Amino acid sequence: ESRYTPSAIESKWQQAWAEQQLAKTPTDSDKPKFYALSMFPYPSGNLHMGHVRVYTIVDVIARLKRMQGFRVLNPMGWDAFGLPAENAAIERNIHPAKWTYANIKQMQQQLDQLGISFDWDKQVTTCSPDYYKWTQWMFLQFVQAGLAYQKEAVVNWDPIDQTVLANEQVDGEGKSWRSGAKVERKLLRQWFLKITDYAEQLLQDLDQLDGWPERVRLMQANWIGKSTGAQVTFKTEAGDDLVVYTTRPDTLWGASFMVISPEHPLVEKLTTAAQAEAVKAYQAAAAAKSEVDRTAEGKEKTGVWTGAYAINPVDEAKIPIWIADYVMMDYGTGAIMAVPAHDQRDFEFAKKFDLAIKAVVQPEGETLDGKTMTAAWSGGGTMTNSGPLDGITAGKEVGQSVNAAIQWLEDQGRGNGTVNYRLRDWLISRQRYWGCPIPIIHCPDCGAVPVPDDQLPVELPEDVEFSGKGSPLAKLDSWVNTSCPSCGKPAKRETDTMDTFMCSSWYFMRYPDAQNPDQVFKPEVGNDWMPVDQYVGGIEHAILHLLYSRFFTKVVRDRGLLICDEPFKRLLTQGMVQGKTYKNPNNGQYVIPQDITDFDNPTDPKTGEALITVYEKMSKSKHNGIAPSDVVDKYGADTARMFILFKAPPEKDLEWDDADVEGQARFLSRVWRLVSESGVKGTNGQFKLPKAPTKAEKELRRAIHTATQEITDDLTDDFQFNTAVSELMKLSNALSDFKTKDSLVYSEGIHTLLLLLAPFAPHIADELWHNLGNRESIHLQRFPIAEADALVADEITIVIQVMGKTRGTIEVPATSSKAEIEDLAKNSDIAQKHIAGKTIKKTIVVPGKLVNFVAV
Ligand code: ANZ
Repeated sequence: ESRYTPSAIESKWQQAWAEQQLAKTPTDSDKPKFYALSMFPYPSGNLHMGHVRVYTIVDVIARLKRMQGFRVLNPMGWDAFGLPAENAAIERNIHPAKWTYANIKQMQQQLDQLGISFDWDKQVTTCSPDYYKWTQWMFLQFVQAGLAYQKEAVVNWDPIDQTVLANEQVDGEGKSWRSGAKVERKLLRQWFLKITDYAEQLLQDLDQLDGWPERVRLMQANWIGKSTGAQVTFKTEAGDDLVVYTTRPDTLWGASFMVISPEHPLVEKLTTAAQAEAVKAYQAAAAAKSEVDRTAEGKEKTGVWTGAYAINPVDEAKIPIWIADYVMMDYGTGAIMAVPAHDQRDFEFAKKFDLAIKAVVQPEGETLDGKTMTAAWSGGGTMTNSGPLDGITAGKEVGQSVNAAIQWLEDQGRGNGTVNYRLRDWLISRQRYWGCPIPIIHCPDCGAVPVPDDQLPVELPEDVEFSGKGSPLAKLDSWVNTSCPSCGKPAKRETDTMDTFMCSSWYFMRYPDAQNPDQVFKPEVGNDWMPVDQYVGGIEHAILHLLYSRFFTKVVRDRGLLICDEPFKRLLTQGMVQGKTYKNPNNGQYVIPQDITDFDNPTDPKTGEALITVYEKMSKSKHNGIAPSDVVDKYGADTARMFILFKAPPEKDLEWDDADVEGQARFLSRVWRLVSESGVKGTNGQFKLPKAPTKAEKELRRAIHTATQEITDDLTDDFQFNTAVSELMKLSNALSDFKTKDSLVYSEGIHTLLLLLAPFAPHIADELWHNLGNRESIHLQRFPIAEADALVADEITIVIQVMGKTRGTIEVPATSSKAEIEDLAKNSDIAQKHIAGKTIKKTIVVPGKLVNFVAV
């Protein structure tokens, strides 16, 4: 008991809490609920510091809310399907299930060592049949709602992982989010979910999410990418309708050619014999390019003429129809009217192929001429050369000219106003083994038939061959061949599995009723707990997981299972944990810290060059990782937690720094000594107050209740753990400075310090609490509530000035009126001394601050 030794107490308390089931989700409903949720991890086998940060944050919130009288659900699970397990199977010949469950066991132990208070009875594991049965059931809900369909489509193909990817899984450079491989294009028949049906709602309801970071809302809005404009019907010379989508129908008079996508259905029909060969070659070249390569800004424009013309409806002018890969088939109508004077891509195209450029918007004070323009003008101005629109104010933002153009088009029967979204349907098929099987049977007569609910789950067969190319499931005839649930004839199972984001789009709905064998969840239980009150996780999911989960929630609501519109009321995206790297600025190489001899002037051991030190995301390749278990072994979980919480606000990046870890270890040691040597006896949370408190006692009470108030404020709504920890330090200092150890107020202070510390450093808090003689766990106590009376100071300090010069201070009762302050000041020794022999001409009183005498 004499020295703080984390290793001697932490596992003891972890066991005690487990036995007392302190983290168990209460079933009584007389308390308000609080659903705390952390993004569940992929079971890679080892916790990293990023995990430690999220789970610590959520644990503080969960422990705090329990102490504040909420019934708390703080569950944990495993996002357990996915490629790493399958790759381990291929590389090390170990079954993905075996690998995954071994990892889960290991990570669960590591989480327990951190003192995270998860309710393990609510655990879900997405690769377990009792969970994925319901993922399959969810998929069939989409089928029943008409929100799942199969389509032959050009898809993003990851050549390393040998599977397709959703658009959301391809980064801005056209690379796979997982393997980093350059994504290829491939034509495959795949399952899609119609997330586009919910585009408008997903956009609108972002307004409800005022507990989300603005940045994430903006990213989702941009991803959904709503644009308003018009569809305009052009006629080709041959008489076909060629419909375009444009956001600038007002520039129709400036359309001097048209561009259609290489995949456009009219290509063949439009192309003249003379152009046929060139067009074929161009289509083949475009097919090999990724979307990013085709549409990236600043790329040299390519294209080919079809040989055909269209008629511009506004002036019957003949304009050539071109094919170019910067027009995508899956956006708008796959065809555009090109207005080179006002659209930069069209401008570059016109320059390259020597096509006409006609200015129809004139910026103020300028006269643009298509022949001399050097770039497109996309800003506002006045409409010219535009028939009925002439003279109108132009510009997308102003909207006048756009609305007038839409009106004109509708009157003429040439087009109409429309809305477009960038969001595409969600491609969920994956050609891999370790995923949730899609519960569909393909029958030659009945088509794609859903597996009936009572035959779910469609279990993954265990005996599969991982080596070689292609999906292991497709090669397993005994599994593939089955009979049609509808007509009984021989049929084949769908061999694709689901995108793992399917599994994670609804896990938070399962937690409240995690063990229900008969239902996905009882609606009353789901509705009791949903929505999640506080979600914490990484910004990398700003679009993918968070958008899919919102989509699932709306569909589940529309199926009548839940009544909430949105799954996550508040969202905290925690910053990264960064480690110190030693980098050679000349060759960009990272040096292993063990190879450095002088850390004050680090040099490259190979070249002798000076190294720079920078903080970057922890990773093996940068030699800057810190293993959580090493930190826990050395300092204990409480110190690790305190450091992580104190070092940076939760949404900011955090630089790992051993000196600051030491700092927190020292702080906890001081608390240990303070409490152990306090002589205070346990009061089981009841405090008595002295009848006639001394001035020092009043001051200490003020410190106690100020800390309580500040910490409560810091932990309400947004969670400013770092400033809360500073308040704990202040209170600890105030208690150290207090000398009357037998004071009742001192006892209140020592108890309160531990209660306030409990969510942050739960082990040391419970140990010291018991050492004082308190019986029940500290985690079952009420979190302190600040007393308003104790917060106000009895006395305030007033500065005395004479002729603007400060001469000293006096203490006055905090309740003094302006006149009383003036009186007390005038009669004070300080004032008497400095105005002796002078007449007071004027007295200036600034209540609460100072009194200034103008005396001559
Ligand atoms: C004529 C025009 C004139 C345009 C002008 C823009 C400026 P957002 O905002 O993204 O919806 N476009 C339409 N469909 C396309 C496709 N499938 N592939 C590539 N580009 C396409 O952009 C809509 C604008 O992008 C449309 O408005 C069209 O060009 C082009 F001064 O039409 B615009």
